[in-house]
Amino acid sequence: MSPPIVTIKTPSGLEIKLQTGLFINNEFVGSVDSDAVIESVNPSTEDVLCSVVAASAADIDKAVAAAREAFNTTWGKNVTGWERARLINKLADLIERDAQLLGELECLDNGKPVKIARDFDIGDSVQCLRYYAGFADKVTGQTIEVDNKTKWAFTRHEPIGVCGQIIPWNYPINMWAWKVAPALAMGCTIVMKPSELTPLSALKLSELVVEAGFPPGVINTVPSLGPVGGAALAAHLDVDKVAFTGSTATGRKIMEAAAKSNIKKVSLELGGKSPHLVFASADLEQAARWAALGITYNSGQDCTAGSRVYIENSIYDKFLALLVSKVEELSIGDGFDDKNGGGPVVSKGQYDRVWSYIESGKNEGARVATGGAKRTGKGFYVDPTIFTDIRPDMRIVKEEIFGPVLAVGRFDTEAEAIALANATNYGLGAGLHSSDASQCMRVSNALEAGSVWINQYNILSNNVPFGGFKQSGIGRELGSYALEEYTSVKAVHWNFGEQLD
Ligand code: TXE
Repeated sequence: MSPPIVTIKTPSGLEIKLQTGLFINNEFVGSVDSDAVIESVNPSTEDVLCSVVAASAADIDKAVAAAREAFNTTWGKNVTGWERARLINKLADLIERDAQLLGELECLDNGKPVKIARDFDIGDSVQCLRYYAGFADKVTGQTIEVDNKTKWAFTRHEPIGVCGQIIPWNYPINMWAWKVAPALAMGCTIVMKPSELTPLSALKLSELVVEAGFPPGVINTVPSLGPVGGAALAAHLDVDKVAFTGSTATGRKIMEAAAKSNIKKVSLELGGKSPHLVFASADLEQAARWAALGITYNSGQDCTAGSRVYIENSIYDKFLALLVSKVEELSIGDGFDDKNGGGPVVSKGQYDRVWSYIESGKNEGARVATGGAKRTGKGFYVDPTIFTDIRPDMRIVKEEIFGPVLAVGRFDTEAEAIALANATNYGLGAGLHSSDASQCMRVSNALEAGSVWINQYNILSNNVPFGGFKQSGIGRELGSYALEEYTSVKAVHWNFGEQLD
């Protein structure tokens, strides 16, 4: 029996029909050997929205086989770049057409406001697909001089093969697009495992994959628990590459599984504890707005959340007051009400985790400058909380919280600011605010982070690479750099003259 199609009624009156099966070979199917399901919970109301089929390890095998078959027949080296570009662009058009519906579905599944999901997550994902569609017919290698008389060599950038892609719940559609778009453009086939907390948008996007006209097996979608489907993908002998976004702890397991199985190529985009430095010469009003955005955007569930702010001592009181006022301006509530700029955190588990950090901050002696009190009523809402009077050994200073919780410290000198910023195992993002151009150059050079923002924060572009230093990851997404993650370089040596005796 095929898994049901459910109808989800949204508060705006939309009725969204959703396939709840695993998406393999362009069909929605049940599990081959399991009755397991994943329940999607609306984090604003705590109600169950629907259940979807949870893939078992055997289902992962089936999806990988479908992806391999497509790679060897209709996709891979058998499809032109023009055709790949046409299909990716078509998919982008369909996502753009359905932006409102997808935005509402995302709000229900993830909690983020509809307008943010629609205008930013989905708008940006459409651009991401179009950006990589542009590369599909521009795959080139090099010709390399070896010996002018008898030999030359050239390189081919070949699609790496079947890619397992494991994505998190904080930006379900963006993370889908960041991974799918470059892989498709380079000719790879995909087994996509969305997070068990937010599987719905990936299933809805799968319906659009069929409508766009992709051949069966090119993109397969297998919602599953991480230790089941994610682990099976990471350890699979017929998966050539795994791309992952999530926690550093899980990233480590994925690397291990890759090493122990077939040494598949791995790219990891992991956690962060990103610092934000505010120097005395900065435009303080602007810096406060960016710093507030840096910790409140997406309810702080952001790998580049600016979760540590360090302020130069001479402006400390003034800047802190500004920062608190900007954070308090944000309205947090139901994502179907456009006046709200923030929603709940994604799940009860994440809510409890964030609150355990807020309690630890209080217990370890930090001072609450704003927030820090629980709301009553339904929904996993956490009001932004700012801690001051911090010490480097506190958990709220060292560990990724993934919620709207900010630790604020102070410094006297530029060297001290840099040392504080870099005193972490992570290295994903860093921000600095200063009107001194030389200081901007010096400090940005010294910061140990894959992305440094000067006089702004957390602004990403599809054409600029993104990834981590230190324990924040391996490899780069976005920009032309991401293409390397999905290609194998083959060197071809050609002899046109040398004769062996
Ligand atoms: O992450 P996981 P969780 C951080 C953030 C958050 C914490 C826990 O600090 O509070 O991680 O979140 C899949 N093999 N980030 O538990 O486990 C899982 O199913 C293979 C940062 O949700 O890393 C999901 O699809 N896969 C972050 C994905 O990994 C496994 C985004 C992410 O889940 C697996 C999310 C396994 N053994 C959380 N176990 C960022 N960098 O943006 C789980 N998964």
